[in-house]
Amino acid sequence: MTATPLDLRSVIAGERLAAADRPLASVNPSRTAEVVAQVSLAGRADFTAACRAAQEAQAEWARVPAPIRGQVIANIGELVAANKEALARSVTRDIGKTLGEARGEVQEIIDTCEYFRGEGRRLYGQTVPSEMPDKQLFTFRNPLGVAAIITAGNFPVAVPSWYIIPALLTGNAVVWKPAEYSAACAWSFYELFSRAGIPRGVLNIVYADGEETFAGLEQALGEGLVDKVGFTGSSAVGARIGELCGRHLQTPCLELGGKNPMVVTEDADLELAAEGALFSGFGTAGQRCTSLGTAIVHEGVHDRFVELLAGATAAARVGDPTRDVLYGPMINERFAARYESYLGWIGDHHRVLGSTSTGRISAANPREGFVGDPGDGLFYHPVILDGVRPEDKVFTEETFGPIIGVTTYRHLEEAVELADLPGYGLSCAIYTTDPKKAFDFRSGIGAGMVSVNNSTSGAEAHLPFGGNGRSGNGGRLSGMWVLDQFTRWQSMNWDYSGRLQKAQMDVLEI
Ligand code: UN1
Repeated sequence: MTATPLDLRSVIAGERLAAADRPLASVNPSRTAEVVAQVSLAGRADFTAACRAAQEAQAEWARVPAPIRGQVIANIGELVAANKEALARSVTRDIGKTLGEARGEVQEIIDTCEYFRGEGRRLYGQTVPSEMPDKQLFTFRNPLGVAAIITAGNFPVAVPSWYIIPALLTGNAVVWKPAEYSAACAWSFYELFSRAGIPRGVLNIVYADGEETFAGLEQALGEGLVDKVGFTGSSAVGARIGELCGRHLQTPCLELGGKNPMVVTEDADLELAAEGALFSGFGTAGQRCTSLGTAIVHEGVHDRFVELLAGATAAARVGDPTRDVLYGPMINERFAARYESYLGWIGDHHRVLGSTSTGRISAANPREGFVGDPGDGLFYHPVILDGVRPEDKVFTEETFGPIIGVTTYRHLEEAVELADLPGYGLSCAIYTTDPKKAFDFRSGIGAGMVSVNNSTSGAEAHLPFGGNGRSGNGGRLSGMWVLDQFTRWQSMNWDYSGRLQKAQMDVLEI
């Protein structure tokens, strides 16, 4: 099936921008000759204009009662549910995620709507006792204003929804810049949201490249048009955004990379651990920020674990993401090229398992063993790298590809130290049957998310999601915790004593 490519443009306050002379072609990574969309990239001035339009629309949206905004969120959830399969297929076509995972991704939007529709009736403030008589204290959550949301293409619709839904619910207006290479599913997402009853200008979509976005954002921050930046992407870009926001005394919400470890203790269910490693390391071709980086395995069970993981890997099916496979292609040429360069980190001391070679497609490792015709798709074989050492780059840096490192430890403290060594702190896992080890691991580790006997990836949509260190600045998405990202507490004190009671000075003596 070769459908005509979509003509995608930014929409600011309901107006579609003019077409670019040379649009960017967004291709299907399973068949790179198939152009999914021609994307007209906007410039920096457009990004700033979108922020201005959002600011103009925001006050009125904030006046809509929160339960009614919650109803709009409910409408979004229903529209997404009614179009789940089409949206999932669009995700698969854009970025090569398996259909099963793509459906799960769309489900995350529905779950997020489900959670926040009710939050419109629950945006609580508090009543707080005063230290003086005839005086009452209160707190209120206020919207911030305009949220600029910049998201990556590996979770092209679920992760944006984690920002956009609570931002809208709490009365903010949004400028969303999706990844250019997942432009088509981003468009379907935007269209569904637009049909749910969001007023013009409250949600704007801007397709732009990174540098133009950055320049437009800089301008918008300077003009006071943006009140919060939400960014999911690399640690390097996150640091740049953090610097920029810091200059304007703003704290962005940064969800960055991960080098997510799993520890396998000597008492673990090794089959479960191998299955968990397979899914979290190779699922999504390793292209989740929560993907497994290194398995840190007790030396007493290392050989058996590696044997089980290698067996499971050999049996895994990789290829056409519309078929029953563990994973499909890399998301795009840029991700593939970067992963290729990381494969160069494999050293002579590593034992490479799970693939005929290093996962690279080459004469020595041809396009064989894939489900379906790999054609010119960006497919890579899975790699298990036994014997990684702390000084190896492949131990400390995120690879964003289907590669799992394995190393050993003797005492749990050593495992925790190894797990924290790369300086990321997003997700981690421990496989153990000993509750003490699980809890000691949890309290010792620096990561924001800990799994026990489960995958490092696959967060549920109502638990706090986020990391520390190189993985982010501690901001949390999802559930009630994200409300603090998109609202600001305001306090009020009300004195009905009829006289001027001075705090600290007129307090009753007892
Ligand atoms: C990401 O890769 O940016 O927990 C987010 C997970 C997903 C989200 C990953 N639900 O794996």
